[in-house]
Amino acid sequence: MASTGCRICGGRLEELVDLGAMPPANWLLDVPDFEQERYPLALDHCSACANLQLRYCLPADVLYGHYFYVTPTSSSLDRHYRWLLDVLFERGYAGPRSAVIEVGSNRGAFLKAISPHVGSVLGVDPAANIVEVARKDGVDTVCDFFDADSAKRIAEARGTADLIVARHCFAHNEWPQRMLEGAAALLSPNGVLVIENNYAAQMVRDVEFDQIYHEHMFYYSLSSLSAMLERNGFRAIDVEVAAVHGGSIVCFAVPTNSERKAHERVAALLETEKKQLSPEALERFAKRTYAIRDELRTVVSGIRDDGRRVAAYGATAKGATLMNFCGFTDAEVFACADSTPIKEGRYIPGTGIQIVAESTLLQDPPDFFLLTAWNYKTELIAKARSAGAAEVEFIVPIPNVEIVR
Ligand code: JHZ
Ligand code: ZN
Repeated sequence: MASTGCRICGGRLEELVDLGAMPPANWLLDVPDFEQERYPLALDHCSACANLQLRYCLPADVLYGHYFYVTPTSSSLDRHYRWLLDVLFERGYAGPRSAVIEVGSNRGAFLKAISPHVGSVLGVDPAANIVEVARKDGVDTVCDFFDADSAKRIAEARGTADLIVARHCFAHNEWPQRMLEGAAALLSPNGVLVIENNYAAQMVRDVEFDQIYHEHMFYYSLSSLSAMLERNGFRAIDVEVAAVHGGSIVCFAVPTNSERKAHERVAALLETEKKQLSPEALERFAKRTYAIRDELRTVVSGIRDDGRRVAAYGATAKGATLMNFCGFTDAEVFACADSTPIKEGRYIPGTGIQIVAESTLLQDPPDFFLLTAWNYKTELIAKARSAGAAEVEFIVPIPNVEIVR
């Protein structure tokens, strides 16, 4: 449904970018189908609370009925989990007896990392096929959307939580306030809620227009997160910016009447964001978005005219946006390498581009990889080189179109 006002503060919205109509990024197909349903993808901005939100939101059951994002095995993700654990324990947000609940826990990778150091862990995730993967791997997981009802059920059955972690899921809900109602029902009085999401300030700076897809209904800054928290019985007491997923904000929040004091990092980042999300910065983001699209089209068609071949690397949600926005089909990008077994053989929506096992394309590499998983750039280039793909060149789409040899 199209929104008429800011879903955080009710303020007036202005258009930031319009990427056109496209199918949801994670609707991977069994057969190529160019007639697949497309939905408008446009991002609006509220200057009152610095919120960036999607204009049209699809219902959750449509987006997550059958879901293909499985957290990959990645050294940079492992490093991020270790860093987050250090922050949580050093600053007293978690301890050896903590009851930890992760919302949007996917296959349970983070819970497995924290579990040896705390009292108990439990995952909550709405994607039935992925919950099955987590349970098989020994991670206790409730299959549900997280809101006040499911949170009350969990609190009754298992008690309250000392730490609730919500990584990359507050953006995925048209009404994230409902997740805060859930957190309020489940968190112990001295508990801490950790919200991690793509960071709007970094997205704007590095022109990460491909972070825009139907699953991402919000693009958070500390300013917009604080506005939402404060309207819903919470306040931010600490914040960090991490490199993961192209720049993520990690916000530590507590119930309004908690005794925990706010660290000065909070006020400092709020101040910095005024410049990072200024009207000039937003205007530059919009202009560069269209310019990068044009440049990518020129680079890829030049390669094709030379008789050389391009494959994508990483069947990411970002890649679906990028290729649909650029209008790339299997004529421009003949395949896409990916390590996720359930993605293999399927097609990227709207493009006719088939996903091929990573190992297959690394053994028989194309002339160029369009790096659609640019957030794993160093890791993937090293992986390709060590698999013997010495000649393949990489087209890095953002922040500037760049060829890495
Ligand atoms: P990756 C997802 O976005 C979707 P995506 C979601 N909406 C979200 O919010 C963010 O994550 C956080 C592959 N790969 O993580 C695996 C390799 O092939 O950038 C993945 O399909 N080899 C929940 O989809 C993809 O790349 C490798 O060595 O943009 C990466 O997807 C590695 C490390 C990854 O997320
Ligand atoms: Zn607003």
